[in-house]
Amino acid sequence: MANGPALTLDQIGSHNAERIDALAEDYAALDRQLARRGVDIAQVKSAVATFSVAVPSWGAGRGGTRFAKFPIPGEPTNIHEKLEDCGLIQQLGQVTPRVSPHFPWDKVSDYAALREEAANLGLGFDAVNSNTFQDQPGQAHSYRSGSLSSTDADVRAQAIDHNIECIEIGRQLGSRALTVWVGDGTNFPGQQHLGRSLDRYLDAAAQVYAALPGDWRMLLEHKLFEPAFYSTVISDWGSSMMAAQELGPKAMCLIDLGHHAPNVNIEQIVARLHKAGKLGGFHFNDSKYGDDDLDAGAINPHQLFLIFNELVEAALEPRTGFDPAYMIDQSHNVTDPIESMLCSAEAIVGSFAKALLVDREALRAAQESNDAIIAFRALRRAYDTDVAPIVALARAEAGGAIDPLALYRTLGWRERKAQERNTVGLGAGIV
Ligand SMILES: [Mn+2]
Repeated sequence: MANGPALTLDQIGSHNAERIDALAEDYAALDRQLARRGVDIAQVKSAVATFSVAVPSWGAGRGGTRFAKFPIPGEPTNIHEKLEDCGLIQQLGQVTPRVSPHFPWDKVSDYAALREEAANLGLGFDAVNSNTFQDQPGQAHSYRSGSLSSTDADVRAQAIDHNIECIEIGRQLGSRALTVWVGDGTNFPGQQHLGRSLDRYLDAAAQVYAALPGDWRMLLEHKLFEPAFYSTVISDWGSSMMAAQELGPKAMCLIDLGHHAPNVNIEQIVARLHKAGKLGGFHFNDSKYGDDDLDAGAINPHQLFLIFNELVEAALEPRTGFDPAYMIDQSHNVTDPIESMLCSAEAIVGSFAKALLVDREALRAAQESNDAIIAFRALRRAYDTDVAPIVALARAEAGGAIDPLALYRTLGWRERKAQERNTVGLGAGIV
């Protein structure tokens, strides 16, 4: 396949032409409002224009719950079709220029060709993700009792080899990070020795770490529960940081917003990991209860804003290696994944824009004088500002659509793809 961009410049141009005057009016009004607050809107827009977040290849398909999956016509069935959808998301939104692939799901025979195929769609590759949380056809050993932390040395070796293979594939794709999440854990008290299972994980992870190229990072993703419901080996940010510190400077912690105990103060975890120089990246999603599946900003946009507030603070006091990798990681059970990812990317970049509006001087002064209400107001004032005109103009100036969702809805994309693509089977859902 040698597919180029899905949209012509004319399509985006005529869409924007109908909307640019109204947007310019809104932007000018916001400019006046922010100027009164001493904020230079052009600077905020420039910073917004440099922001990007990766999309996961698996996010292009409809996700599932643990119970079922309901595919839609025209859904992508392989990495080529996923890239095609991700290319369209990038063309429309101009904030998701990289795709994070997952192996073995996205395996192909020629990675140089895949890299070129992505480049033709305006895409690069972000962190590669290994998968040792399910068995693959023809695999010599089962992960039913764990992978990197398995009690069986042959299973651990197989999991290590798979991660090293992912690094090799990632090199060919131009990636510079390996994200490791294992489903290892237990369902019963006593099932495994809690200390020894972590020791085995660390020993195996060190062998993966040793295979990292010099300019790569290993992102450790923790998860409190699921599929293991009593204990997981890398359960929380403490275990993750302990592992990252033991492995070495290239190992960093990755925060998936849905992988914590309920009501955990995630923004404080961001600040703590940054202090330790171990803040490696984010998987954005949202949750109401204990899931990691809902769309970013859909349930708790304030939390998303507070996380970005900490990231803006962190950028003001950067530590060695501070360059967090941002990715969307959610499960689209009831929406068209393209629409969800367009809206999520907008929510994420919007939260970043709001965090940039915080009057840091006023905040700092209020903090120093223990004036809680003024400190809180400094944050709330930024959070309450409608930054949509900044985000939309930055997008339009980058070549994207002023209203990506509206333009997407006019394309008949799924109907066309339903004619071209194979039907997705009723496979098991992926978390
Ligand atoms: Mn994740």
